[in-house]
Amino acid sequence: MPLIALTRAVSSSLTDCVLTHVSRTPIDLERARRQHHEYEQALVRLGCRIHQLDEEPALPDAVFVEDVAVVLDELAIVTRPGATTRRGEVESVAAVLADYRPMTRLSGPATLDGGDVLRIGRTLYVGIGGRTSAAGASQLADAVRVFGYEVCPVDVHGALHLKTAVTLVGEALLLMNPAWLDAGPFAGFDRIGVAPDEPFAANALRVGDRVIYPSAFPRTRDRLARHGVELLEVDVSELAKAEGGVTCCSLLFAAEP
Ligand code: CIR
Repeated sequence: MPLIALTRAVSSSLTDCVLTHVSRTPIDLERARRQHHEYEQALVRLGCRIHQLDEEPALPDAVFVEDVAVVLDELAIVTRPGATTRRGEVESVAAVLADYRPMTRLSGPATLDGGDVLRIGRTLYVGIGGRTSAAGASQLADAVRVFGYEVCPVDVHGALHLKTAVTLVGEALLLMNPAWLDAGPFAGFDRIGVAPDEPFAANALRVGDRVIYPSAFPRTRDRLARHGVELLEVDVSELAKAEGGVTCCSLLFAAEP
């Protein structure tokens, strides 16, 4: 079944994005748009069909669609993002997902960002930190239990999201910055640590057997290559200035051709 990559064009207001763990530096909007296009082309090369939503000029962070939904084979869960300025991003994504999946929504005051949800098989690891509350994780658990998924909360500290600190780069192989999370729940997995001078290097996007990876982290890239991880590198420097990585610019899900 083909994979859809739901994306959204970069907002002209991207420079007003929310920042938490990085300092504000000038963002070259045209470059960000070119990089976003190249990111989409990388997804196409890996077999995805792009469904691009229109730009939301008044919502600076709207390009980071990952945060507003969690899409499983059986169900889409529309989130309640932790940053109040991002809640307006939800409806347009929900409208598209309604064509593909039954849908449920998380309700306040609980919060959850999709960037805090790492699915490995039937386990959803959910980062509890600045954006996602324990109540958000618990609502997610209630929504997915009937489909045989369990939620495993993970304490995240110092990183924006769980997937800033850990992502899956192989069948049972993790890429991780252990300084930013409680690694206990991942004890059963093989893992590659990020290079010490590349703390933001743990965010990788696995599509099939390949991994889309930022070109900004050559030392961690070499570690991945030594483990046989097949990489497709993209330059996402301008999106990184908005605290985004490669997972956060798409929602990937299987759909009928
Ligand atoms: C934010 O702070 O919400 C955005 N500036 C960046 C969101 C990145 N999302 C992600 O990593 N899942």
